[in-house]
Amino acid sequence: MRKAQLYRYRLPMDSGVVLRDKKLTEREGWVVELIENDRRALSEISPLPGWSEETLDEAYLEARRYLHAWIDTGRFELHMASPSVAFGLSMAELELHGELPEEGNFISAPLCTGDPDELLPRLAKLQGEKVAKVKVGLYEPVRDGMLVNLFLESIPDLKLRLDANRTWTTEQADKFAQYVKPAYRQRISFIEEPCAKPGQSLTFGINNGIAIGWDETLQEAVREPNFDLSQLTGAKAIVIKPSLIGSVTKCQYLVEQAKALNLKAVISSTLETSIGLTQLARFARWLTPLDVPGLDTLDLFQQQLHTPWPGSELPIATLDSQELVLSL
Ligand code: OSB
Ligand code: MG
Repeated sequence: MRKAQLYRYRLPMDSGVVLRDKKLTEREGWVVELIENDRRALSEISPLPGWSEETLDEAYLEARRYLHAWIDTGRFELHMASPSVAFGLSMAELELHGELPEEGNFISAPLCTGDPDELLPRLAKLQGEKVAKVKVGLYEPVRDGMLVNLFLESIPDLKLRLDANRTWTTEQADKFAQYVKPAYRQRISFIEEPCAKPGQSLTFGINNGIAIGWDETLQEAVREPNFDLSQLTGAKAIVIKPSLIGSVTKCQYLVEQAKALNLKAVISSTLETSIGLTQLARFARWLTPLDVPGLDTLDLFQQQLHTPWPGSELPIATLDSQELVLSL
């Protein structure tokens, strides 16, 4: 006996969430429910506007087709599926078969975008490996440089992951680096995508002694038919956002390849609800147990959905409160 359902979820976001210059007031996506005999699994398909190539409606049409086939065969053939659909459905299958370990890594690198007065106490509270992620490139490079100095000076065992989302010209990136004390540069674990072009980011890294991480560059590269991670060397880390990469198998393979190439693999979110985010935390614990994941995005929502994130005080919306759109 097999059953499948799709819900359309809509959750209000916190007021200040901005994605690629657009305000995101509400997050929308699909929740998949698979039932087989006495087992039940949930997962989500959440293309991210501005980042995913597939739209919400395209993802729905794809998912519906794959779910029909699954009812008939009990299998998903996801080679041609869009990344968010491939990840969501393969994750549902993994859960259904009890193959995703329960234990999760719920300690993420706190994501910081605001002002230093608010951030310093948050950073000071970190336990274990102190690593935080700071968005840069939103203000003047000089301000970013001074802010990084301030953080690293105030908290001697803090390490930073920075993310410029390709906003800087080489001149701006160099200007930023100029303001970061040379002695502190090693405590920048990596900076994601400082410059508009990957080649510029590499040059920046070499010239300034700052490690680089690929996020957008990885997303673009995996779309190529002959993708090979060894072409993305020169960086220290890759950021794996499964909903932008593809199936569980593809993500696992990337993590293995990264290990072989001595690249740090950081499992990271694309603003999944607490359903997907919790699975990402378990996925991260399973695949990259030694690396702090980038999953500090739950508080960008006003509500959780169905699955509670450990320690979160956000109210939980039930699945029943969302729209059931397909029942097979
Ligand atoms: O720029 O890395 C990004 C989330 C959604 C879209 C883009 C990004 C992010 C994050 C996730 O920053 C959090 C993280 O990587 O730590
Ligand atoms: Mg990034």
